Amino acid sequence: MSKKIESNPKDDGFRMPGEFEPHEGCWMIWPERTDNFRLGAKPAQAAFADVAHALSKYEPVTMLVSKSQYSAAKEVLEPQIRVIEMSTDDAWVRDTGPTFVINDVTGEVRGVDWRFNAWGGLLDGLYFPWDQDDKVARKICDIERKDYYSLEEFVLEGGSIHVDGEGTLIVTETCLLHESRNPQLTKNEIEETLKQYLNVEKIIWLPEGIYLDETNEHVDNIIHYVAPGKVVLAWTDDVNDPQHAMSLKAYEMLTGTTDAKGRSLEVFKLHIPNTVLVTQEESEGVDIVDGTKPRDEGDRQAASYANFYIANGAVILPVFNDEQYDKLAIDTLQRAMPDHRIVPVYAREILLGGGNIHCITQQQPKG
Ligand code: KQY
Repeated sequence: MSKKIESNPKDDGFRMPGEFEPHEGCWMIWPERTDNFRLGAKPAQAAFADVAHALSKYEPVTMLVSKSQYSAAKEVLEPQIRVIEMSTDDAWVRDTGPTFVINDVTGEVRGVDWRFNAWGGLLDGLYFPWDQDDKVARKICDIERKDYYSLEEFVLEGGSIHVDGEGTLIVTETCLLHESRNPQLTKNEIEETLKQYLNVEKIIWLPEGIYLDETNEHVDNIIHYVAPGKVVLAWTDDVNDPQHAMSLKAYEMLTGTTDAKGRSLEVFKLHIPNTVLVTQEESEGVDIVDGTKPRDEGDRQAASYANFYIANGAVILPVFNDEQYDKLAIDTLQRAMPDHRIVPVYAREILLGGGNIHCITQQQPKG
């Protein structure tokens, strides 16, 4: 059994590693909410399976599946995917799973279990209830026999933090300072908690994230650390797109500062795809349920290529059948990560549920 640790990672010599550091494996959750994913979630399940199969060539993948979907998922998933039954409220393990921290001296890995409130609780949350999601981190730690730190009162999603593993954390103000997360805390108090539980010294606050991102603009949709000192930034050259000003502010922040080691950051601009709008057919395929964010025809989705996942030796990159920008994204990322294989996976069905490839994956570092 894993046990709850009462101190904090920093005091115990644990740090959150960069995503580009070696992984033991990766976690995912099988999608099934018909009020979030269209057509009984079948197209989303096919997309999640594509991601799992692509990823499993580079590291072990575990898929968490509800009891009602267990047999169906086993039918679709190839045998190398470990399938474990678990209750959840939806499929975003980046946000509900543990943040893993490692001790470089002993090699021990532990989990951090944050409070989860479905991206905003009763004020601004995307569905109700979320009590099963809030138990996912603890259950994963139990399965893996990892001890864990637990913050009963501090709300945070894994997609809202990005580290370089060498003392620097990047977040967005729109998300972490939103009144639906930790309104009882000052910015300074939020910083202190993050410094203790991720073991970072410097926090870079980007003002905003991706336009209309329903997570209050998670950082993982706008930037991605690809190595210490190297960041990919979602970008658009179109000055009439609201994203232009948002990305420009982030660019100015990133290029105008230094990281915890005193380095200037190298920033790679990753052009966003052409605007993705929900079609009538896509909207009509989603069940309307009181308390769940609706998917209306014409809604712009927060599409970005920066929400990729870095596996051992490869990058699983979301693409959208965009003739203008998919290839450019692959080339840009290959330039930023010359030693990684870039593996594109069609991700529109994931995007229609409000997220992307980084949101549906959570890496477990190698100790
Ligand atoms: O981290 C994410 N982008 C997940 C978004 C979940 C949206 C649920 N409808």
